[in-house]
Amino acid sequence: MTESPFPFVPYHPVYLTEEETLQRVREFYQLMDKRRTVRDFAEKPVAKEVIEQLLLTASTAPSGAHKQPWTFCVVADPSLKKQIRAAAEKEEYDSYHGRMTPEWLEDLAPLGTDWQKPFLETAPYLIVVFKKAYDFRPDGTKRNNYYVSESVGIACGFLIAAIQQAGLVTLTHTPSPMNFLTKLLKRPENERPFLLLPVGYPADAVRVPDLKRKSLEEVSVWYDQKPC
Ligand code: IYR
Repeated sequence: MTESPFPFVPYHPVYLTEEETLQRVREFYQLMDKRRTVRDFAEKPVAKEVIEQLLLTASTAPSGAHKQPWTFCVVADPSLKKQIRAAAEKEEYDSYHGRMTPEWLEDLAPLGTDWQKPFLETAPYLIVVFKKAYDFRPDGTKRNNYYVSESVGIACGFLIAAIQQAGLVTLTHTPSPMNFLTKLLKRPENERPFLLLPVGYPADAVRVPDLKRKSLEEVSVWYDQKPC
Protein backbone atom coordinates (compact mmCIF):
# COMPACT_ATOMS: atom_id res chain seq x y z
CA MET A 1 0.00 0.00 0.00
CA THR A 2 1.28 3.50 -0.80
CA GLU A 3 1.91 5.75 2.19
CA SER A 4 -0.85 8.31 2.86
CA PRO A 5 0.12 11.87 1.95
CA PHE A 6 -1.85 12.94 5.04
CA PRO A 7 -0.98 10.83 8.12
CA PHE A 8 -3.55 11.28 10.92
CA VAL A 9 -2.56 13.71 13.69
CA PRO A 10 -4.43 14.88 16.81
CA TYR A 11 -7.08 17.54 16.19
CA HIS A 12 -7.01 20.49 18.55
CA PRO A 13 -10.50 21.99 18.74
CA VAL A 14 -11.28 25.54 19.82
CA TYR A 15 -12.60 25.06 23.39
CA LEU A 16 -15.30 27.54 24.38
CA THR A 17 -17.81 27.73 27.19
CA GLU A 18 -21.50 27.74 26.24
CA GLU A 19 -21.64 31.47 26.95
CA GLU A 20 -18.59 32.16 24.80
CA THR A 21 -20.15 30.12 21.99
CA LEU A 22 -23.41 32.07 22.20
CA GLN A 23 -21.57 35.38 22.28
CA ARG A 24 -19.46 34.42 19.27
CA VAL A 25 -22.33 33.19 17.10
CA ARG A 26 -24.31 36.34 17.87
CA GLU A 27 -21.37 38.62 17.12
CA PHE A 28 -20.52 36.80 13.91
CA TYR A 29 -24.11 36.98 12.72
CA GLN A 30 -24.21 40.74 13.47
CA LEU A 31 -21.02 41.22 11.48
CA MET A 32 -22.21 39.15 8.52
CA ASP A 33 -25.67 40.72 8.57
CA LYS A 34 -23.96 44.09 7.98
CA ARG A 35 -22.45 42.75 4.74
CA ARG A 36 -23.85 44.37 1.65
CA THR A 37 -22.97 44.07 -1.98
CA VAL A 38 -21.23 47.35 -2.79
CA ARG A 39 -20.57 48.47 -6.36
CA ASP A 40 -18.77 51.79 -5.72
CA PHE A 41 -15.22 51.74 -4.44
CA ALA A 42 -12.94 54.35 -2.84
CA GLU A 43 -9.52 55.05 -4.32
CA LYS A 44 -7.95 54.20 -0.96
CA PRO A 45 -5.32 51.49 -1.51
CA VAL A 46 -5.33 48.10 0.23
CA ALA A 47 -2.06 46.50 1.34
CA LYS A 48 -0.99 43.45 -0.64
CA GLU A 49 -0.65 41.44 2.58
CA VAL A 50 -4.36 41.99 3.30
CA ILE A 51 -5.25 40.27 0.02
CA GLU A 52 -2.71 37.50 0.72
CA GLN A 53 -4.30 36.78 4.10
CA LEU A 54 -7.81 36.82 2.59
CA LEU A 55 -6.75 34.26 -0.01
CA LEU A 56 -5.10 32.04 2.61
CA THR A 57 -8.41 32.13 4.50
CA ALA A 58 -10.40 31.26 1.35
CA SER A 59 -8.04 28.39 0.72
CA THR A 60 -8.87 26.85 4.14
CA ALA A 61 -12.24 25.82 2.66
CA PRO A 62 -13.06 22.12 2.54
CA SER A 63 -12.79 20.60 -0.93
CA GLY A 64 -13.51 17.29 -2.63
CA ALA A 65 -10.69 14.85 -1.71
CA HIS A 66 -8.77 17.92 -0.46
CA LYS A 67 -7.84 18.85 -4.01
CA GLN A 68 -8.32 22.60 -3.41
CA PRO A 69 -9.37 22.99 -7.05
CA TRP A 70 -9.06 26.78 -7.22
CA THR A 71 -6.77 29.52 -8.50
CA PHE A 72 -7.19 33.10 -7.35
CA CYS A 73 -5.90 35.60 -9.91
CA VAL A 74 -5.22 38.96 -8.27
CA VAL A 75 -5.37 41.87 -10.69
CA ALA A 76 -4.02 45.24 -9.55
CA ASP A 77 -2.49 46.40 -12.85
CA PRO A 78 -4.62 49.34 -14.14
CA SER A 79 -4.14 48.45 -17.81
CA LEU A 80 -5.25 44.84 -17.24
CA LYS A 81 -8.24 46.06 -15.19
CA LYS A 82 -9.14 48.34 -18.09
CA GLN A 83 -9.03 45.44 -20.56
CA ILE A 84 -11.17 43.29 -18.23
CA ARG A 85 -13.70 46.11 -17.91
CA ALA A 86 -13.91 46.62 -21.68
CA ALA A 87 -14.38 42.89 -22.34
CA ALA A 88 -16.92 42.46 -19.49
CA GLU A 89 -18.94 45.50 -20.61
CA LYS A 90 -19.08 44.17 -24.18
CA GLU A 91 -20.66 40.92 -22.92
CA GLU A 92 -22.87 42.69 -20.38
CA TYR A 93 -24.15 45.11 -23.01
CA ASP A 94 -25.38 42.16 -25.08
CA SER A 95 -26.83 40.50 -21.97
CA TYR A 96 -28.81 43.57 -20.91
CA HIS A 97 -29.93 44.21 -24.52
CA GLY A 98 -31.45 40.87 -25.45
CA ARG A 99 -29.77 37.90 -23.79
CA MET A 100 -31.49 38.29 -20.41
CA THR A 101 -35.22 37.53 -20.26
CA PRO A 102 -37.73 40.32 -19.48
CA GLU A 103 -38.43 38.60 -16.13
CA TRP A 104 -34.73 38.62 -15.27
CA LEU A 105 -34.40 42.33 -16.14
CA GLU A 106 -37.48 43.06 -14.05
CA ASP A 107 -35.97 41.18 -11.07
CA LEU A 108 -32.72 43.14 -11.41
CA ALA A 109 -34.30 46.58 -11.89
CA PRO A 110 -34.66 47.35 -8.13
CA LEU A 111 -30.94 46.67 -7.66
CA GLY A 112 -29.98 49.35 -10.15
CA THR A 113 -27.44 47.27 -12.09
CA ASP A 114 -26.76 47.86 -15.79
CA TRP A 115 -24.18 46.88 -18.40
CA GLN A 116 -21.64 49.46 -17.19
CA LYS A 117 -19.03 48.13 -14.73
CA PRO A 118 -16.81 51.04 -13.57
CA PHE A 119 -15.93 49.05 -10.43
CA LEU A 120 -13.74 46.83 -12.60
CA GLU A 121 -11.35 49.79 -12.82
CA THR A 122 -11.95 51.66 -9.56
CA ALA A 123 -11.55 48.73 -7.12
CA PRO A 124 -7.87 48.42 -6.14
CA TYR A 125 -7.98 44.65 -6.68
CA LEU A 126 -9.98 42.28 -8.81
CA ILE A 127 -9.86 38.70 -7.55
CA VAL A 128 -10.78 36.43 -10.43
CA VAL A 129 -11.54 32.95 -9.12
CA PHE A 130 -10.94 30.01 -11.45
CA LYS A 131 -12.14 26.46 -10.83
CA LYS A 132 -9.85 23.65 -11.86
CA ALA A 133 -11.86 21.02 -13.68
CA TYR A 134 -8.83 18.73 -13.35
CA ASP A 135 -5.14 18.95 -12.44
CA PHE A 136 -1.98 17.69 -14.09
CA ARG A 137 0.38 15.07 -12.71
CA PRO A 138 4.10 15.89 -12.98
CA ASP A 139 4.19 13.70 -16.14
CA GLY A 140 1.48 15.85 -17.73
CA THR A 141 -1.37 13.32 -17.50
CA LYS A 142 -4.74 14.49 -16.15
CA ARG A 143 -5.75 13.95 -12.55
CA ASN A 144 -9.41 14.30 -11.64
CA ASN A 145 -10.91 16.78 -9.17
CA TYR A 146 -14.24 16.21 -7.41
CA TYR A 147 -17.21 18.41 -6.47
CA VAL A 148 -15.36 21.26 -8.10
CA SER A 149 -18.19 23.83 -8.20
CA GLU A 150 -19.25 23.04 -4.62
CA SER A 151 -15.64 23.32 -3.38
CA VAL A 152 -14.92 26.59 -5.18
CA GLY A 153 -18.30 28.00 -4.14
CA ILE A 154 -17.49 27.29 -0.49
CA ALA A 155 -14.02 28.88 -0.88
CA CYS A 156 -15.68 31.99 -2.35
CA GLY A 157 -18.04 32.06 0.65
CA PHE A 158 -15.08 31.99 3.01
CA LEU A 159 -13.44 34.74 0.97
CA ILE A 160 -16.52 36.98 1.06
CA ALA A 161 -16.84 36.47 4.84
CA ALA A 162 -13.14 37.31 5.31
CA ILE A 163 -13.52 40.45 3.17
CA GLN A 164 -16.40 41.54 5.42
CA GLN A 165 -14.43 40.77 8.55
CA ALA A 166 -11.58 42.96 7.22
CA GLY A 167 -13.88 46.00 6.86
CA LEU A 168 -13.63 45.82 3.07
CA VAL A 169 -16.39 45.39 0.51
CA THR A 170 -16.97 43.31 -2.59
CA LEU A 171 -19.60 42.17 -5.06
CA THR A 172 -20.08 38.86 -6.81
CA HIS A 173 -19.66 39.77 -10.45
CA THR A 174 -20.44 37.06 -12.99
CA PRO A 175 -20.08 38.51 -16.47
CA SER A 176 -21.61 36.09 -18.89
CA PRO A 177 -20.05 34.43 -20.81
CA MET A 178 -16.80 34.69 -18.86
CA ASN A 179 -14.31 32.98 -21.16
CA PHE A 180 -12.62 36.31 -22.01
CA LEU A 181 -11.04 36.05 -18.53
CA THR A 182 -9.27 32.81 -19.46
CA LYS A 183 -7.66 34.59 -22.42
CA LEU A 184 -6.83 37.90 -20.74
CA LEU A 185 -5.30 36.18 -17.70
CA LYS A 186 -3.62 33.49 -19.82
CA ARG A 187 -5.02 30.61 -17.74
CA PRO A 188 -4.32 26.99 -18.68
CA GLU A 189 -6.91 24.73 -20.32
CA ASN A 190 -7.87 22.97 -17.06
CA GLU A 191 -9.12 26.22 -15.46
CA ARG A 192 -12.54 27.82 -15.96
CA PRO A 193 -13.56 31.29 -14.70
CA PHE A 194 -15.96 30.97 -11.76
CA LEU A 195 -16.46 34.36 -10.11
CA LEU A 196 -14.97 37.86 -10.16
CA LEU A 197 -14.73 39.72 -6.84
CA PRO A 198 -13.60 43.37 -6.90
CA VAL A 199 -12.20 44.22 -3.44
CA GLY A 200 -11.55 47.54 -1.75
CA TYR A 201 -12.97 50.16 0.60
CA PRO A 202 -16.43 51.52 -0.13
CA ALA A 203 -16.75 54.95 -1.76
CA ASP A 204 -17.71 57.79 0.61
CA ALA A 205 -21.44 57.99 1.37
CA VAL A 206 -22.17 54.96 -0.78
CA ARG A 207 -25.83 53.93 -0.91
CA VAL A 208 -27.26 50.42 -1.21
CA PRO A 209 -30.81 49.17 -1.78
CA ASP A 210 -32.75 48.65 1.44
CA LEU A 211 -33.01 44.87 1.12
CA LYS A 212 -34.60 42.70 3.79
CA ARG A 213 -33.33 39.20 4.48
CA LYS A 214 -35.65 36.22 4.91
CA SER A 215 -36.54 35.33 8.51
CA LEU A 216 -35.24 32.18 10.20
CA GLU A 217 -38.74 30.72 9.83
CA GLU A 218 -38.65 31.27 6.09
CA VAL A 219 -35.25 29.67 5.57
CA SER A 220 -35.30 26.75 7.99
CA VAL A 221 -37.29 23.64 8.86
CA TRP A 222 -36.58 21.97 12.20
CA TYR A 223 -37.03 18.28 13.05
CA ASP A 224 -36.81 18.41 16.83
CA GLN A 225 -36.87 15.45 19.18
CA LYS A 226 -40.38 14.97 20.48
CA PRO A 227 -40.73 14.66 24.27
CA CYS A 228 -41.71 11.06 25.22
N1 IYR B 1 -24.10 39.52 -14.56
C1 IYR B 1 -24.86 40.74 -14.72
C2 IYR B 1 -26.29 40.61 -14.34
C3 IYR B 1 -26.63 40.34 -12.94
C4 IYR B 1 -27.31 39.19 -12.64
C5 IYR B 1 -27.72 38.94 -11.38
I1 IYR B 1 -28.81 37.28 -11.01
C6 IYR B 1 -27.44 39.83 -10.34
O1 IYR B 1 -27.88 39.56 -9.04
C7 IYR B 1 -26.77 41.01 -10.62
C8 IYR B 1 -26.36 41.25 -11.93
C9 IYR B 1 -24.18 41.89 -13.99
O2 IYR B 1 -23.16 41.68 -13.36
O3 IYR B 1 -24.67 43.02 -14.09
